[in-house]
Amino acid sequence: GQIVHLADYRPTDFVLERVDLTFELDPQNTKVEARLIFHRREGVDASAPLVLDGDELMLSGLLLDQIDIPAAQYDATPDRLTIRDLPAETPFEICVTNYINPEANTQLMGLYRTNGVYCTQCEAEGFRRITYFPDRPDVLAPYTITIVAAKEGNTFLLSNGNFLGGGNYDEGRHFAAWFDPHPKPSYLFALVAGDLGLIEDTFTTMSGRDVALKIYVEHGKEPRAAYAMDALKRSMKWDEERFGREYDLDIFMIVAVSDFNMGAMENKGLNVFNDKYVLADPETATDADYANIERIIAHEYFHNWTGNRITCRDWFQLCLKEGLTVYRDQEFSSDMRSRAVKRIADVRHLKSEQFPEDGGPLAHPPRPDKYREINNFYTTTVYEKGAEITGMIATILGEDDFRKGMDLYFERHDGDAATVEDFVKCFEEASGRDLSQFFRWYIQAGTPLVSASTSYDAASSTFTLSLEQTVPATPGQSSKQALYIPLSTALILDNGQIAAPSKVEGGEYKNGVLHLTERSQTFSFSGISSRPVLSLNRGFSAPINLHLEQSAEDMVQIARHDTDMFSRWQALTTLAMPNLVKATNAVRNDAPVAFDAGFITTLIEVIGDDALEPAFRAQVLALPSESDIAREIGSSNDPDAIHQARNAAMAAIAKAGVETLTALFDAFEDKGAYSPDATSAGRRSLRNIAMSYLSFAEETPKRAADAFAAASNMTDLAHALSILTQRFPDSAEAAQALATFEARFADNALVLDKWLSIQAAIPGEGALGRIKSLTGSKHFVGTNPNRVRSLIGTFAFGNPTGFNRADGEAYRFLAEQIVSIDKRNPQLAARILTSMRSWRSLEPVRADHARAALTTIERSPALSTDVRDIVERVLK
Ligand code: HT7
Ligand code: ZN
Repeated sequence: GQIVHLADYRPTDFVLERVDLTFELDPQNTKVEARLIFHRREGVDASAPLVLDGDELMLSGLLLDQIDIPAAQYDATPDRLTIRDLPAETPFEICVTNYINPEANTQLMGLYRTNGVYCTQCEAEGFRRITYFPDRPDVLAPYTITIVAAKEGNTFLLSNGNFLGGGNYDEGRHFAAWFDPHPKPSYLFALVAGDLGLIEDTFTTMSGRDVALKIYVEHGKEPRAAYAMDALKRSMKWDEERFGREYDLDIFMIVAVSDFNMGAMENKGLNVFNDKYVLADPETATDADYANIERIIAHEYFHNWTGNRITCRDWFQLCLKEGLTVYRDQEFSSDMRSRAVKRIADVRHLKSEQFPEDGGPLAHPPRPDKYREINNFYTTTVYEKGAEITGMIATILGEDDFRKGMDLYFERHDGDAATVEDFVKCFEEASGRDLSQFFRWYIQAGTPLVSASTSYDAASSTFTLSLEQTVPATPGQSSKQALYIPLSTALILDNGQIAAPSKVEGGEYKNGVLHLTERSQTFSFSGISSRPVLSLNRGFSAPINLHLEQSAEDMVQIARHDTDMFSRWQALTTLAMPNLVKATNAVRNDAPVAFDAGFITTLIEVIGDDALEPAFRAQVLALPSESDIAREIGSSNDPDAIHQARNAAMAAIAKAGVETLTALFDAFEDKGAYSPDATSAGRRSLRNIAMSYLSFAEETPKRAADAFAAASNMTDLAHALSILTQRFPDSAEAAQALATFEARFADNALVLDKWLSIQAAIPGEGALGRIKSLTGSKHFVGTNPNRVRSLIGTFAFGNPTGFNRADGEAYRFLAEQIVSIDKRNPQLAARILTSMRSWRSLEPVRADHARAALTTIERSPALSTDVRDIVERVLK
């Protein structure tokens, strides 16, 4: 694992014109024949060799224009094939033959087998595990694929592009050929072969072309793919209407597989999905599952333009496709659901995942300038902060200029392997704005802190807002330059109206957006007739930490009356946080825990307001998480104290609001048939969170046990099971419900993942013993990433008290697990290890244990590059 630097980028010496691959599939011995047509790039020295990437490959045959290449003319190692003395001017054909073992491929990168199905995963560098190839995203070519396989067990032989034809091959075998006319990089290649169930539909594009839509799932699961198909058709229509993007092949296929390292993959015309993000029915999937399916189906489909038609020049540009595509899927979900609630959920996720990454040892710029293992850069910073940056461009430019910039990007770069610079330039040209300062968002890591102070002068009717920005130091970046921060801002008057200032001085203020560009900047608003309440960073227009001295009365005013629903939620969260921090300190000091009555009253008032949508009220009730509180406290954290303090807050709210909460629980009972739509899901989420609170006001598990018995869908069932196991872990009702759940869903691995993760999240001392015993359960299959994430991942990421037990036992357990998982699946091991990224903010005893466990991993022999990279950065 050597370090790769952005500054070292240079194009390849040889241009790849065409790719022709033939696969003869065999579970242990698949023959791959790659015919590659190259020509030497103009100006490249005639002595320059052709260097192809490999990974654990063994060369079996090598031809140049159909003639054997003498051994002296090439060098082949498992990870490189170097061929010398190639034609200087004319195109030539290299034919590489090699054999691979899909069944032995436990990394799930390249060609592997899952449940008897052949499947590929090539992003980022998996293609080189299939054949020797210039495996980098700026090498684009049209592909012709021939797949030969036994008829038995391989009804479908699928690859990218349009189907050319197929038929019998030889005794017991058949073949299929595919051609993808759109030049693509190798990471978008896909092959799937197996016996699968199929659902089909058609989409007519805006220019009137019919596209065949096919979703392949395990036999018998076809009805559970209906929602994914519906989401796909809505995504295709939305991309036409919102961005003018039409689909470009005759067929679009999705295959659901049960062993997959991530959520899904946008291979051209043949998306491969983790089955968790395809399969859903009311009995087995929660509302959150449905929302994730809709989002991820859309995300992969949107990549067809932002990622595939326009791809990345190199992997440093990953956020060019990922940040933009997340922005697009967020916009899609906002249009399909409630925009305000979607924004709240996205910001909650950003703060709980990306902010800790940006504030810890794994912080990196959205466009990094070096990496050791690219797989470790599929991060929340690249994805979610990348999306926030795209959103800020939209905020700065306004809707029309943003759309013009996108149109220009599609027009100018279609077929290109582009850079982030190319992207930003399109918006500069479309709007006439200079975005050079804005560009720093891509290359500086760290969450900016904006400190704001205000004053009001009644005599001159002037409101003054002083802003100061700092970006904290992050690994490798000790000093930072000022960012261009768009702050959506309103001044709210007594009557709840938004003030329209007669003049604003000190900087640009347009369409309600302040453009903060200096380190310190003071804006004055004239013509403000009475002291206003400041509503700043509305809609979370910039991904920053905000420090604003604001009175509780002003925050209550925003929480009650702001026209921006996001701001109302934000004000309540801002009110909650000091209460939770104070309570944590009280717990640690054995002092009485008390909460501000104003905060509790306002919260109860808001959730009881029937004019507000239920999903919004549910978001208001969901207090900052334990890790949010830990981040706010910043250092020397005691997860047990945080847990107790947060529970005390819930108990206090439950006590004060028992009538409102009971009324919500009664009013929102699900009657009639289940529907996954956002409104129905919002009603369920409000009722279920009300039940969570009531469990703090009640001594017995009766309500949750009754809800478990009465549940008619997985959302309600899983929630009731969570309450039973979290609040009443030692009760007979909890044990009974776990057993019932297990028996009812014994043959459904995806549902048993919920059974695993619900138990993995049970707080307290008993957690580790429970996890250890569950690793021996027949439902825990250590080779399947979904099972590992559900049990080990949930424990490490989602059980702060159980995982951070003071004796350090759980860290040592995780270290053993990481070393063991690493041997078969380094990517999975590295990702779960990132759960240790905030160890330095723990109190010293826990921090010492964490360091020791990390050091054990670091010293373990034969670590993968993936895990080595993470452990070394986390320890640094
Ligand atoms: N672009 C896809 C990334 C991905 C991936 C990366 C590394 C290893 C396995 C992987 N599977 C999918 C997913 C996406 O962002 O759409
Ligand atoms: Zn993506």
